[in-house]
Amino acid sequence: MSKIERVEVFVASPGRTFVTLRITTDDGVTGLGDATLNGRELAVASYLRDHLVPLLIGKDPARIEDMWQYLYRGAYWRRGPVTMTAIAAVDTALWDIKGKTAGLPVYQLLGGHSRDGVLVYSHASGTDVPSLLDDVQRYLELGYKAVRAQAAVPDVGGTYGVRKGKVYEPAATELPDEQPWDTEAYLGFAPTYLEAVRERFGFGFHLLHDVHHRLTPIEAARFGKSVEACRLFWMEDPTPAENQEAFRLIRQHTTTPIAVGEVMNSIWDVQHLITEQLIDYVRTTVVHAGGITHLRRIFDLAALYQVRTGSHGATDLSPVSMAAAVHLDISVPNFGIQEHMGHPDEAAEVFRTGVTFADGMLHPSEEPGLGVEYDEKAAERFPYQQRYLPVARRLDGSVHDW
Ligand code: GCO
Ligand code: MG
Repeated sequence: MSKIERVEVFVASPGRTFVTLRITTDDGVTGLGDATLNGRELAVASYLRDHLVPLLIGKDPARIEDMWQYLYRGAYWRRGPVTMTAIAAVDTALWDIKGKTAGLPVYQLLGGHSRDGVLVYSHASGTDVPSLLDDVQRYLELGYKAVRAQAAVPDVGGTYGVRKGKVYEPAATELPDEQPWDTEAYLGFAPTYLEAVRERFGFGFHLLHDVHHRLTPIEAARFGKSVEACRLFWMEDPTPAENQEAFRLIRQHTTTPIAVGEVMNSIWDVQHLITEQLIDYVRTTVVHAGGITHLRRIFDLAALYQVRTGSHGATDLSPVSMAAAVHLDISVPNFGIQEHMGHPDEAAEVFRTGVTFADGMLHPSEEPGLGVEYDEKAAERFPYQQRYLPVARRLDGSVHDW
């Protein structure tokens, strides 16, 4: 039996912050896991370094399920983003090791191809409608078959999802940027630009939109109804999902499909959404929902209820978890779509990934394991920089969901 000999936690900011776990066995096999929790990175790094690393040394890396149970049940304190991201990093690294040991890419261990490629969507945005339309055109020309559209609400600063640089990056300030929010202005404006996108480019591609938790259930129902003619692939996070029951009201009013789950960490967080068929796509991810082992469990539950997958894939999910996502996406029967935002250029100096993009789809690496390498020397050139996500405030100054 091989044993876990060394476990390292790297925190670096190549264009943005990533926390990366590397497990090495006594026979020299290494596995990588992503442990990035945007804006709360050091909490996960400490959870790993101070609490999990001592538990891993000397253990059998082949016992992935047992390790998952040990770290989840063995903590006594269950769930939550910090714990589940730390468990995810260990789990992902062990799958990487298992693949390398078997000489197989991870998707082969998960049952092999269920499809030829992983359909992805990327993010078009604009500070106004004309610049959004130009951006949609750019993504269609790049070959994307699915595009998310977001535009700045006129006279309301800091709308979610509007790109400033090359890649959209909301965690950009040393302390949280406080951004104004006006629900009525958004509800009046957003349907008009989604209509403008359909009018200009037609229906030959999938159109998505992220509400980013900003509406109440009845407002979300109104929004969903008002964009039905645009035939969205989905409206995402229409209302915060702590109260899963809230989605029933939205469902009663609109046929616009609903996607939820990027901030969820466990199967229990999405249980009712799935089993009561209150959503159409579940957006939980490898990195924030307990790794490949747990995400596959969520996806299997979803399959029973005709809920498809649509995993989160923003810039804060490192190339390690994106690779893991593609291995899972290509193999599960109920895959729907994968978000694909890309990373700042500096990230490519630190992570080498075998994932490729062609014809609107991502393809996994054929190398054993996940097919990602981490260059720790290069990472030293990018020391950790503290960055926070913004906070939203309504026009009366009260805090809103960002
Ligand atoms: C998305 C997300 C992101 C999040 C970000 C927070 O749909 O891609 O909503 O943009 O805001 O991942 O860390
Ligand atoms: Mg989102």
